[in-house]
Amino acid sequence: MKIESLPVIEGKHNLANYEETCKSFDWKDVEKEFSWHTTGLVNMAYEAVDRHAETFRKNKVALYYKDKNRNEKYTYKDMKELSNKAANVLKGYGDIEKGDRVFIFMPRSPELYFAVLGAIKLGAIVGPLFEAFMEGAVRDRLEDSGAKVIVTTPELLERVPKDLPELKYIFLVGDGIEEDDRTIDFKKKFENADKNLKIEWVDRQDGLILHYTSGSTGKPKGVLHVHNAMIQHYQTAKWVLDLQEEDIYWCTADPGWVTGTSYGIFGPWLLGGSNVIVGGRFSPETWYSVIEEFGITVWYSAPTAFRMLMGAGNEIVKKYDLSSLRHVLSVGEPLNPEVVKWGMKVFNKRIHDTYWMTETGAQLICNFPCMPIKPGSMGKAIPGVTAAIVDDRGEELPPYRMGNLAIQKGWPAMMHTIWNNREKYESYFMPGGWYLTGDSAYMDEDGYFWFQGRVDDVIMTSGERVGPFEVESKLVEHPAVAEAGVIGKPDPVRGEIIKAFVALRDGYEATDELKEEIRQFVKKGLAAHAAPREIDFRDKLPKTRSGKIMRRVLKAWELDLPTGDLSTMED
Ligand code: 6R9
Repeated sequence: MKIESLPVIEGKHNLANYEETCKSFDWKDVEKEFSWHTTGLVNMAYEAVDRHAETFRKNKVALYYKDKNRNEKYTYKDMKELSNKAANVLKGYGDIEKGDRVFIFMPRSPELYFAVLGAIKLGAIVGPLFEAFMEGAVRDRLEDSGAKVIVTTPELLERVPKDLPELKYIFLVGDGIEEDDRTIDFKKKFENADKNLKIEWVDRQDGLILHYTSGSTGKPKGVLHVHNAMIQHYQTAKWVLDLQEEDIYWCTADPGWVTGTSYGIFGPWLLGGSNVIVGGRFSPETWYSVIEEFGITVWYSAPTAFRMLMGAGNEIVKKYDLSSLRHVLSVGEPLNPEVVKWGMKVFNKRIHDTYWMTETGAQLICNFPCMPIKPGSMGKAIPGVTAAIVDDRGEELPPYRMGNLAIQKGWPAMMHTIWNNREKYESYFMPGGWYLTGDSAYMDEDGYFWFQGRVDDVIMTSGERVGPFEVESKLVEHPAVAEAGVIGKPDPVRGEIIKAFVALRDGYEATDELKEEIRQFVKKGLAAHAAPREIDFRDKLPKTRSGKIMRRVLKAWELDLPTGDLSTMED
């Protein structure tokens, strides 16, 4: 089976010789790029910001920020001082010390980045929360992690639970804040804060960031990453993002998701890059105009976004000058070959798919700038990473056999643990040192990996991972809902949409109004992206004899597929 591949686009690229590098590469050598190689003193924020402020990059723009009200830029020197100030505020008024959990729950803004870097400078563990989370989702995360401080805005304050004993301080970023014992005006304190700081040096294996993500069962789990991850953030930003000194880089992901931190904060800044951050909502016009206005050269986005742009048509593309683009990348869901072809047509650029996940902390399988792309494939394992397809006993399978996509333990950005749940952490690994991704795939004879699907029931909607169990739990909190089963239904733009099957309690009538009410209930309780787009009422849901909803059967009904073995189903 030979698939026509897209040739390499000429130019100067990092990782020009993949095969050779695979043979000779050792992660240990990357350590020499960091100051701690000689000093022994580690801190991600120092490596990402302060270090550059002491070099020729001092006056280089580190952050361009734009939304509908603001258009600002900050040099590395500015970033150093402003993150120092944020650290002094968090320390002085939030009593933050090494290891404390500091949650950041706000829309993208420069202050968000100052606060994240400031907290890291204190050795705190940052928990970034996507601004669309509603109270239930915020509560689960603050409670599980025992957060001491949250930095938020007056608009989002009502979604912050006030009854958590461990949550000592709430910093509000806004105007006209009324302070009390617990509520602190961030901006006012920030203005007067000292711009000098003694950084807290930590161990490479100390906590850095806590990203909550969904699995197929249970509440979202806290994936803890440590400072050591910088080794891989740095190296992949170089090889895969292919960042060069003069690049202007734009990652469209919000820091509430792992892409928005690993490659929206750490990777580009570790390399001393110029990072464009855009606030506000997606629209094709704004996105294309950002590329034109900033002269974006390297662009990291996601299939859903590309499909939305594709849906907006090719006429609108002609209104913008997109000629600055040099390198385009994608992550988060399968990148359809049509989208890759569309990218060739409208940008005259190949879209480079990359594969990894929250737990892996950094990219693993990628299409490097220097290799032929087979549209539909996620690419090859990066040097220093061993990926394979294994069966359920951990035995490697030959090319073209579909199985579990697994990674050999030992890459530097791998999660350190699951917060409060060592057992869950251990469940990721199988004999032979394999980490199980939860995805199924096959590998071809050239070592390219082809994504086939999730092994579990996790839903990927617009690139966001949603656990069906979380949505089901919220649904059954609604007084009308007796039982609920949730599946991902294939969708041409969003990849999948959330579809819920609901059995109502006696006395409730199955009306469209009730559907909408239930939808809103999930939206307000969890988050907009977790609310089912479709709800079907059923008298009864398929269950196992032990009472588990059989999502597999729901999916088969929905897609008109064979239901498979029903021997465990109750009558
Ligand atoms: C970084 C990120 C991880 C899951 C992963 C897989 C899916 C990610 C993909 C892809 C097909 C790709 N996924 N990249 N599927 N092709 N290039 O997305 O992290 O939110 O944890 O999602 O996303 O199913 O297991 P996260």
